[in-house]
Amino acid sequence: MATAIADPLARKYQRVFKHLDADGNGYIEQSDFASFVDRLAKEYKLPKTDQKVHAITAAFDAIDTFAALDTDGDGGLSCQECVKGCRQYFNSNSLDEPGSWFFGRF
Ligand SMILES: [Ca+2]
Ligand SMILES: [Ca+2]
Repeated sequence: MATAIADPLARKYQRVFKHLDADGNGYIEQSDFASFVDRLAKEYKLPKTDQKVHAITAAFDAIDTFAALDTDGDGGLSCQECVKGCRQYFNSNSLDEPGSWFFGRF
């Protein structure tokens, strides 16, 4: 008898996905990244001219970052691609994994 065991990390990464999918259409697009940066800046009361805001924006605006994470090339990050990217970002030591670029070039 096989029993499905819930993966707590996958559930956490799915919450990250839902948080980043600002318009709730089931995909993270470049506009969702921009919205995330705006919300982050507001949360930390940083002006849009702050260097940290510029650095995050530049990282998210990088075409290669988004393209690396969009592994099926459909123009949006699905929940599955997001979860895979988070796993790679936090668990992989290889910069060749697309998820290594999830949060840009930090
Ligand atoms: Ca979206
Ligand atoms: Ca995709």
